[in-house]
Amino acid sequence: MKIIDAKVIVCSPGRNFVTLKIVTDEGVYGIGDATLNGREKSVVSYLRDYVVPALIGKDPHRIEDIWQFFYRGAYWRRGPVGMTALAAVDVALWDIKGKVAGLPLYQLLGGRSRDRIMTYTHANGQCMASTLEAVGQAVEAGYKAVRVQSGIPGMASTYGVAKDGHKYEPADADLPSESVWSTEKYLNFMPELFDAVRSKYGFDVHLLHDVHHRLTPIEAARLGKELEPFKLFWLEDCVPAENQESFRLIREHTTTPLAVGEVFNSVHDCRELIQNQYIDYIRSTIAHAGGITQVRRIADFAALFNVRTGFHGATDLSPVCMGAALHFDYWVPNFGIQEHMPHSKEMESVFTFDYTFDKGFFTPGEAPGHGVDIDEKLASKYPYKRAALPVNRLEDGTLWNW
Ligand code: KDG
Ligand code: MG
Repeated sequence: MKIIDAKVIVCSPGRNFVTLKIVTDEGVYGIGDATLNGREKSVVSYLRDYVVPALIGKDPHRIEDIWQFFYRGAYWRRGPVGMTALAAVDVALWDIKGKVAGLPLYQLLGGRSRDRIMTYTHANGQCMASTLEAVGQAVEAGYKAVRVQSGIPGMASTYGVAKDGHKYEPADADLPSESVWSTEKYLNFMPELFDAVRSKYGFDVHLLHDVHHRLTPIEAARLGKELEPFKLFWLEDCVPAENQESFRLIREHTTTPLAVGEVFNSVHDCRELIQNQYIDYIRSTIAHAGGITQVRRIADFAALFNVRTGFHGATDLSPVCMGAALHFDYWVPNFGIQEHMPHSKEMESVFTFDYTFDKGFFTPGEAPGHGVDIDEKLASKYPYKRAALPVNRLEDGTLWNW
């Protein structure tokens, strides 16, 4: 079997997606998600200019060798652009292997380890009252786990809160919009927020919260400690994680479980976090961390240290990534939770998928491969539109982490 073509499909059904379709001489094809939110075209170029020409003629069954070829062979290893491109190739090849074998992807990984996959969704509001209402709607929809983000008194806007009641889509402008951040206002409000959520909805629902990289280690330690009475499932990205060792300080102060890793693209980004047991959940996802081939290594390494998976699943990851992730989640022994934000109707018309949702749990479906496909004709009706992620400044104008 040989690869005879590889197409990079760019479309924007409500938001931008990049999809790689690898075609073989036997007519079987596979698809992979190559979307890097706000930097989509850099992955398009990486694939079209450097990866696709070298893919033609290769045997698609040699997934490991092809992975090593584009990882070691690039010389410039790692980085979000290269690893997103490599992930798209890898997932498309696993899709082909599943289709040829006539087996769903989770069977190729070792078969399922559970009956259903717990997912969490997002609840957000401009103020405490609307946030509480949004949590109620998520619980009503059947979710057993809910990520809670709220507008903060005295701040015009904050991360994770949609402007107009729509689903939260951060890449909202042609050039980066700017928001203003106050750590003091945020830290003062959070315990009050989670106290209100627990008072209203009790302790049966899992609650999660994303700090989105905005605190220093000692501030994160304070927040984790103050939220302990509300028993969070996890506190996510409480500090930027370039300095993995900084998590030691946070860990020494709080028992609130910690999740990190949606921006990581290599096992080396999380090696110290995992081997020192500084975190509880690793969020590095298939589309940004080199595909199934590398994420499997990260998950196996994490299992040695009781760290569980909690894959990133925001709407900027396409249904192709979601499909592949759900097969992985079905298999991975140290599964924790899967993030899920519903895609819009437009997106779900361009992509067809086999996975299903029932009362807070997903199952990946039994179609061979990962079970997700793209309607190329429909995709071509939604041309790319540049959309940038925002930037954040402190109240005195200093640029901060968004
Ligand atoms: O593109 C950035 C988003 O994927 C990110 O802001 C979403 O932090 C996120 C999350 O936890 O879903
Ligand atoms: Mg996050």
